[in-house]
Amino acid sequence: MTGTLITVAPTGAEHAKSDVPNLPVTLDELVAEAVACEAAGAAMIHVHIRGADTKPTLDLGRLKETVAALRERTDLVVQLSTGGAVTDPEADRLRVLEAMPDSASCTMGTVNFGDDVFMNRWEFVVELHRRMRERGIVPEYEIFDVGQLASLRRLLDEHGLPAGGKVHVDLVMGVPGGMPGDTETLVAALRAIPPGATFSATGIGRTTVPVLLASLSAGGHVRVGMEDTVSFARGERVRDNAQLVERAAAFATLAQRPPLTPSEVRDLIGVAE
Ligand code: KMH
Ligand code: ZN
Repeated sequence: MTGTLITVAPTGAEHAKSDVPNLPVTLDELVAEAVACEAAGAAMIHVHIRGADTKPTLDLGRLKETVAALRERTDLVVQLSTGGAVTDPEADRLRVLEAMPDSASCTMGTVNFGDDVFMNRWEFVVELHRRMRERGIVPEYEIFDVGQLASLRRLLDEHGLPAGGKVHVDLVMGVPGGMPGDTETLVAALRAIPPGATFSATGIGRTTVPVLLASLSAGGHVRVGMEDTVSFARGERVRDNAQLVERAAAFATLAQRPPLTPSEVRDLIGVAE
């Protein structure tokens, strides 16, 4: 069995800096967190950026600057979010690809997202898949509910394999409105996953540790970070993203599947060196 891909999702689009003062929102903060997370065992970074007002933005200039800075200061596989915030228009989400990251997220369907709706129309998903292949960007298919895996199979059947020729899925579990973050659901999702695909899983909020352990024991990879949880344990706030990566790396090592290097991850998911 292979080692473990640890992805860090340091910022997200949901937490406000005023509520979470240690959330990395400036480029300097993001790069410092990325460097620390790579040292702790992360091999890929899932990036949402913020504007000068600390609010989520998909500004193309800032995205390009972020990709360049992460490449200069780390060897991490750089994955930009095309999910953005629930309010982001489709055109802005598609434009993210012009920043030419190594990888980008591609959510496989619409889902209730707390009190909001995270819209991912079929035609939009197909367009993301098509544009990523055109640009040689490797998708990570984000799955918020088990039925979205049937949509992924349909996408691959009708539109072919992505850039790099491999299929990598991230199960995002425990979003209110999506699939629950428990072992039973993870096993159900694995029955529906396209044959040969690699997968990681992340659990939102209090499902973080159960999902981490379930994924490791099922032979999967893991995503952790302050996008997904700002509590380290009951009543204890996360110190920083590296703390979450360190814990994931310790569990992965205990499970005899130590963290993969960025170079091993490029090979695993089909990103060109
Ligand atoms: N912020 C969520 C609405 C992704 O990055 O692709 C969407 C999200 C998924 O985080
Ligand atoms: Zn995200």
